[in-house]
Amino acid sequence: MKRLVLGGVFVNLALLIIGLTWIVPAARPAKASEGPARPTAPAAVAQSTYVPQVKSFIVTTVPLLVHEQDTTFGYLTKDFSKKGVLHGKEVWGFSPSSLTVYQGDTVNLTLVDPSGDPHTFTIPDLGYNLNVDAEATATGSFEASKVGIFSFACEVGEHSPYMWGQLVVLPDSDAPQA
Ligand SMILES: [Cu+2]
Repeated sequence: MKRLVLGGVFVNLALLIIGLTWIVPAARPAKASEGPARPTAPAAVAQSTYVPQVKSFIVTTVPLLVHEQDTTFGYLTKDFSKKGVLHGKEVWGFSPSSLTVYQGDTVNLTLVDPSGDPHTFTIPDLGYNLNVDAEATATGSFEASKVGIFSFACEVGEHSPYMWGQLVVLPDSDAPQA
C-alpha cells in the first residue's frame, strides 16, 4: 500500500513537471536577442549631393605678448630676458584662430597684418602657404581637399610655435544636402 501511494506521488510529480515545461516557456516573454537571426540591412552609404562653396575669411594677425608691451606688462621684461620663458619669442595670434569648411570648398583668405612684423599663414598638411608683410594685406585661395583637422601656423621663427590655429574640414556628406 505504501509503495502504491509513493508511486502515485511520483507519477503526479512527473506529470506536474511535464506540465510546467509546457507552460513555462509559453508564459516567458520572448527576448529580443533570441530567435532566428534577422538579416541586417546593409549600412546606408552616404551619397553627398553637396555642391562645394566658396568660403571667404578675413584673418587678422594679433599681438598677444610682444616686446612692444614691455611697458604695459612689467613681467614681460623678465620673460623676454635671456633666462625668461619667452626668450627669443613673442606670442601672436590669428583672429579668428579656427576656420570650418566642408570638403571640396574653396577657401578665400584675406590675411590682414596691422603689425610691424611680417607673418605667414602656413598649412603644412595641405601644402599651403601665404606670406604677409608688415602693415599689409595678402590674399590667397586653396581647396579644402581633405577631411580632417589641420593646423595652420606662422613660420616666422620668433613667433613659432605660439602663433597657430586650426582649419576643420568636415565631410561633404555632413553638409546640408540640396
Ligand atoms: Cu607671425
